[in-house]
Amino acid sequence: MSQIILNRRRLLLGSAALGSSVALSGCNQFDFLGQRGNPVRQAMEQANVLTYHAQRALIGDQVLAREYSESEIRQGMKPNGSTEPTTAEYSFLRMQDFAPYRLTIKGMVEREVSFSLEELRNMPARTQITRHDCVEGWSCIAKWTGTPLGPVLDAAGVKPEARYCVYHCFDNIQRTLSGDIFYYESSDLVDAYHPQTLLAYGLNDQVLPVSNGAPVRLRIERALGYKQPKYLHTIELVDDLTPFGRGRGGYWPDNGYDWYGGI
Ligand SMILES: Nc1nc2c(c(=O)[nH]1)N[C@H]1C(S)=C(S)[C@@H](COP(=O)(O)O)O[C@H]1N2
Ligand SMILES: [Mo]
Repeated sequence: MSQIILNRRRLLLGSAALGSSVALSGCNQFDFLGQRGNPVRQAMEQANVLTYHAQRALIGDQVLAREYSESEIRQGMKPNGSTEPTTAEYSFLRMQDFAPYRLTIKGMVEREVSFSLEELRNMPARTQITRHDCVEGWSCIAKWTGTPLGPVLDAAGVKPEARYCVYHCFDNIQRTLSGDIFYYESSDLVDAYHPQTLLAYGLNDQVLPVSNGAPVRLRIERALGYKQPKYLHTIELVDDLTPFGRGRGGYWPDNGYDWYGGI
């Protein structure tokens, strides 16, 4: 077991180092990580599997992330990554205060369903004060309000063969010659059904601002910042992550970060 923990520490250190240089210099220098069969990528993939199984074994499935008190909220939630999506679709929704917005649940479900913001706000709500940790080396304690994801998935009826949720976002995080790359993330169903996993529409007692992911962003409280997709529009139930992006389960995992991203 100590061997596994050591591997995880090494990996975390590695991810943090990658994170800071990505922030400084964009992502081009990590393009090699996208090549299947690349030795660095293979080593990281094996480390990811170890990390995932070690964490599941060590902390169990439904352990809660620490929650804080109001007095520990010291500043507003620092916006990071995309802060103002400019695609036509998002601008259209934003102009109308997100009235036409719908969150869609599709893929390996009994029935595809979608919910308006008002419908989501009328579902059972949960508020939690948690700490967000970004791999860039900062953290913020903030108060999130939203509806737990589990019952929303149940409304669609998750098929037994589904293994992951893929979270699709409105923001084109990167523009390339071959088209826009949209932010996406994914989790297993344990994290999706975790009681603190929220479809959040409120932040620090206010409506979730555009800079922090309006109208709806996900909170997966036992994971790093990049596992908290903002500007969420579709959740797709799948049994395989390889068809999406470069096949690593998320925009940042496609660029070398750990898929699980647990803390
Ligand atoms: N759609 C989308 N989600 C995203 C990002 C992004 O750029 N686009 N950045 C991620 C990263 S790295 C962090 S640290 C958090 C930042 O959330 P915040 O802006 O509310 O602080 O969002 C995560 N989710
Ligand atoms: Mo981050």
